[in-house]
Amino acid sequence: MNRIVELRSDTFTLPTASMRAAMAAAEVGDDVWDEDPTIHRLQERAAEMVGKAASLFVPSGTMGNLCALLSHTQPGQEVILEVDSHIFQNEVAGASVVGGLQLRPLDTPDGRLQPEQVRHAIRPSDIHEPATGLLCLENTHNRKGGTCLSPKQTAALSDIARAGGFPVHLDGARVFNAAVAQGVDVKDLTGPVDSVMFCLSKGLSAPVGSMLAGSQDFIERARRMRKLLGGGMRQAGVLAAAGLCALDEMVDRLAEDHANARRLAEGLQGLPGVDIDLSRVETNMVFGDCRPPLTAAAFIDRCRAAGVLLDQAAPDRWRMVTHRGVSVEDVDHAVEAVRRLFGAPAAASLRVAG
Ligand code: TLP
Repeated sequence: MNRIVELRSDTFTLPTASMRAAMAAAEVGDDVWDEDPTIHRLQERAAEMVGKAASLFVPSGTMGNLCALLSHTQPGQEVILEVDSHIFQNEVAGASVVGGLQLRPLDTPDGRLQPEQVRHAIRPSDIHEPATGLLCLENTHNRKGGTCLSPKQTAALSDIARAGGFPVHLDGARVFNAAVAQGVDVKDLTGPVDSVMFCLSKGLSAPVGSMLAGSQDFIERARRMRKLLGGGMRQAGVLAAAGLCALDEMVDRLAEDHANARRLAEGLQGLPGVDIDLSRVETNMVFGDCRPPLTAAAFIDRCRAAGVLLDQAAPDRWRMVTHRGVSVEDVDHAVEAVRRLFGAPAAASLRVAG
């Protein structure tokens, strides 16, 4: 049998049977008129889970982040964020194109901004300079390895912003992974920030959609921005129904994905020409760095031929992501297939299954 192991992203998760049943049965209305009862239920549930007054269902994480940036800032302001953040690297410069914002990227080794670093980046009140309008955090941090910010780190960073007189937005596309990995309530990670976006369509397995949560006022502004961006949907309760299942049924199982990512990383240790930093494997992602002459593109092509699909993160860097569609057997199969390809001996970690 030709097994395919899909490790490109947790966005590849398929809706569960209970999601499909809930979608078929969903009560719906026109959500631009704010009359979809299933969306109302999802928005109330999401706001309650992250400890905010209100929330908004949006088609994607990218749109949720952009609605947040537009709702918190004025054109010409500067937004402080991490250099490898999704907003800076992967959102098509929407903040600058649509919001007229200048982005101020700060580098870190592991995705965790330091309070002092942020404090130094705050603009003084000077006629020549843009005003600092927002701090963006990312938890988990995707491109730096799926690394987590703790409640304490989040609070310390938010305190700096508060002292500087500007708000904090959290790109929490995978904030439930961060909560499960650290054994904390997600509210401990979202409480200190003014707004949070999280995705239903990644590890939580819903087919479409993200949530943006914050104060009542903020969500009213964000609703207007969603319309501006063309994200006002009509009978989208069919999608919200799947989102409700995601929140009720899919959060706790993220621990399995984290265990599988660790098993994968340990299994791939010692591949010739590839370095994997196990200390960065905190959630459902594994990154590998290829040493010349091996390139990430060549590594990915060879793995694909063996039925193991993964993504490129940089010319010499690849990413594997575990999710509900990847079982422990798939992980072991992928490890064995990749080790065989590269002529490495069988992984010690696979000798004891489970
Ligand atoms: N990330 C995707 C790709 O765009 C890279 C992935 O496969 O990981 N914030 C973070 C931290 C994300 O990782 C993503 C998606 C988003 C925002 C955007 O979400 P969508 O794809 O729903 O617009």
